[in-house]
Amino acid sequence: MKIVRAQDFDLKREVEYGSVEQNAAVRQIVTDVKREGDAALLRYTEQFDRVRLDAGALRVTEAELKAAYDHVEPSFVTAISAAAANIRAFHARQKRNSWMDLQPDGSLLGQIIRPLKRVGVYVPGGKAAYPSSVLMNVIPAQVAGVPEIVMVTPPATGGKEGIDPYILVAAAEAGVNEIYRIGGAQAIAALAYGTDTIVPVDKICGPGNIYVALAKREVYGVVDIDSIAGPSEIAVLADDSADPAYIAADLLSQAEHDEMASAILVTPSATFASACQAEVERQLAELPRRDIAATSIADYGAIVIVDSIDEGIEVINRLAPEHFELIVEDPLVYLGKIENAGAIFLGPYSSEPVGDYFAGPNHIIPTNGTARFSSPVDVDDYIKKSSLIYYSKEALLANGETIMELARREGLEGHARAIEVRLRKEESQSGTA
Ligand code: HSO
Ligand code: ZN
Repeated sequence: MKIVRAQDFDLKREVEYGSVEQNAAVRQIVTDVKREGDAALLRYTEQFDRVRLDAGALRVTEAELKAAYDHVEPSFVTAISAAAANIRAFHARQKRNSWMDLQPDGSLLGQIIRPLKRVGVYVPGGKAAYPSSVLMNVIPAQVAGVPEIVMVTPPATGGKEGIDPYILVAAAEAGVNEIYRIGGAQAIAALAYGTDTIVPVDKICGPGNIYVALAKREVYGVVDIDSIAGPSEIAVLADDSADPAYIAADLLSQAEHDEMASAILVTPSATFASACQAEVERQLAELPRRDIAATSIADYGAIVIVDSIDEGIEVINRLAPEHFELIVEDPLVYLGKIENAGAIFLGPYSSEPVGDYFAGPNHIIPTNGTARFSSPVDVDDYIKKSSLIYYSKEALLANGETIMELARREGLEGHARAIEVRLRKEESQSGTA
């Protein structure tokens, strides 16, 4: 893991927009599913997932869901339901209420909060099928009150057309209402446009490969989508009061996600930097996913030496990391200075996996510097708001002329007259009274 001075540190990361061929392929798939519905969906499922299904077999049955519990360890069920309870409790704190303000002139202004009606959650197949991510996508929707939560996942995840039982159990614990064994761009298109079997949704969430990401971009506007997640990131700011073994383990915990994950340590102590560097090497050699983690550490990892904790915080604010661990003597003292970080972990016992799995906050967090302007997934991602305007007669009479002035400035006489017709009528009625 390279050690650099703060002034020499420059982390450039690229956003994946896919090749011309990938974009063209996705556009074709989306168009076909939109036009042909189930027929195209089944054809692409056979082509890409090598599973031949008829439309009736797309939906996972209640019996299959129940049977999944027999294929996982009871300890897993206990663990996932404990995590789900924490995640539910944390997200329950985010619920908003509709509000209305009664003005002195009798008008009423407010916002009506409503859950989205139907949401689709994509769960990737293969190694990146994380039960924890099922909880993180579904529970906020459920807390928001979304009545129809649909999960899709490629059919071959667990071998043949079976779906990984751990994913099914997580879905059941989180409260998914419908599950379909479809994946890739064809699943995204089916969720956006609907088919005979699949009722279209209002929003699509969840991570996926490049084809899924491009398909989500393609259907955005027809439905809402979540943000497209980049590789995991961790930045740790620690001084020599910290244990290098903890720091190295936490850095590797994210490096093992992906060759493009980034793990960065920022520290004011050069001796501590060297100790952590040695620890990373030592622990890396013993990590089952050492190939992935080693590439990530070599390509995107760094130890950055700063002059002080305050300078370290400046580096962090510039990075705007997805996860930020602050492991110094008095971490709370610095909290007010941390402006850009998706999730902040304080002190030696708040290791990042505590947040990935269990504490309650969402683990879907802005990456690639976007924590500068965006936030982790929460209940707000699954609601919409309607403005409420009730103007009393008194309010319109008092403000009508002002509104007309603004309308006429914009050359919109029709707008002005919509107000005027009411003012005139009121005038004539009060004249005759
Ligand atoms: N750290 C990942 C989430 C995750 N970790 C899922 C383990 N499973 C988000 O960057
Ligand atoms: Zn993780």
